[in-house]
Amino acid sequence: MLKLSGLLRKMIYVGCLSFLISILLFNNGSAYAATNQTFIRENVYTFMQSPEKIAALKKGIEVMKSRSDTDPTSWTYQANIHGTDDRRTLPAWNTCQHGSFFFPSWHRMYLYYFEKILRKASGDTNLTLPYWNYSDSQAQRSLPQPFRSPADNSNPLYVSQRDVGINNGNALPTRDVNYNLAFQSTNFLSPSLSGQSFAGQEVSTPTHFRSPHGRLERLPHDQVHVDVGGVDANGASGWMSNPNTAALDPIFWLHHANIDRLWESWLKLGDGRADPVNDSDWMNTTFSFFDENGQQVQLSGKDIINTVEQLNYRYDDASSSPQASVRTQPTDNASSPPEAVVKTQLIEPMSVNNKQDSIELSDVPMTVRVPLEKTESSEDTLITEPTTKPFFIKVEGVEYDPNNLVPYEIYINLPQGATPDTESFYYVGKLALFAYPQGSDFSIEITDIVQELQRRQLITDDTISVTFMPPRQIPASRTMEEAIPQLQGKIRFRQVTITRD
Ligand SMILES: [Cu+2]
Repeated sequence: MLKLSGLLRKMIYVGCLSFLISILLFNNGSAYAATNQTFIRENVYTFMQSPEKIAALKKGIEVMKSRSDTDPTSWTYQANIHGTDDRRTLPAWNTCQHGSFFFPSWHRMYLYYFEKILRKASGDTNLTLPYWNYSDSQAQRSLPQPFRSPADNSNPLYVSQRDVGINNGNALPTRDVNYNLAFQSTNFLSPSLSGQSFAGQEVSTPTHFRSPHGRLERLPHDQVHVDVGGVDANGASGWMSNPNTAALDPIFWLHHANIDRLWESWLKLGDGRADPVNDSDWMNTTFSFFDENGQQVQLSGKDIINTVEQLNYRYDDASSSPQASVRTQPTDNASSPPEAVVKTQLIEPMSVNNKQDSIELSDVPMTVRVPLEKTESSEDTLITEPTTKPFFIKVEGVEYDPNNLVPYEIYINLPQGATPDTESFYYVGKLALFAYPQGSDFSIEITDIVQELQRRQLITDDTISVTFMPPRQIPASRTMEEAIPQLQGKIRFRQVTITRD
């Protein structure tokens, strides 16, 4: 009895002790959770329902903008890490990774520290970067309203260096936001000189600009950059079209949060989709950034694979349902806006011999007839083969002015006299030369369009015509005559070919 009660006392004592310990642990645990909470990156269309969240975002940007451009936590310094024309060479400037398998990982690291800086600057310890999901609903294909209104300097989310239509709330073209091609890839990386993978080609060292780009980078990433940059009110391309200015536009960060989210969604599709954890270059190559205290920090691939465990954030929606197939209607002149009809008269498809030295785009739509190669085994053209291998339009040896990237629209087999319409199935995408080295080849995949044209029996001979349409948007302050000469010779290339991977 005595022994038992002693044991009982001991048990009560131990019980109390463990209760005390559990209180201590609980408190300690709460404190731990507060500093290591999982931040949830929200869809901006949800985020913007909260005036407090939008206010915190604006405050953070304003505070960052008020800092000296040599302060690593300033708006300009952070943008210059991506790229800048500033000739000074400050630590980490001009280090963005484009055209290789470092594309998704470098941008994840970049956003991670930017978000910490923004959060601290805002004074809101819960502020988390929202993302712009332009792909999954028509209603969210427009630039979120707080980024375009009020359209003046009082609004730190607004910049005038954007496409006039985008700043007016026009929707991004459906085709430009389609991530199906990216999601179809089950391989994260592809061999050197191949962009046929989710993330891009394998490289052994950091690579600022390179081509070809991987599938996620090409679409939707590059297309959205050039759509948002577009043609601004001065008739020039906006900030988002150039890697050296892109991150100055607040929407850049929401665009890249979405690209980062798509990486998570892609992984969830499974079927062999995985990060290249066995690739030591991808895992161990270190990149420099600055934290919220202005201290230089380094991250490598192995540090950023698990966003929840390693970086304390996740997305409110990283579902992996494949995007509904984009099937658009043939062009209908009757439903086209009047200005487009006017421009249609400019179409004088010229037959350009693609063996010429160079082709120069201008203010006149240009159509290049591209012969289809014969296969070795038969007299059939490539186009009549079963479309198992992807088709590309390849624009070879492109030279362009990065400070005024004219967003030419590309169409294939556009009927003569038809109104170019980015929602028609003739539309391929923009000549989106974002972060392409001068003289490199630009490729855009057209497999699904070729299939559609075949199904409609609209490919009738051994050629495909590729039309480059200059932007039809005429800035309000200018007449067409004033705006057009600026386009002359801004983009030139060696030739256009149709290739298969
Ligand atoms: Cu980007």
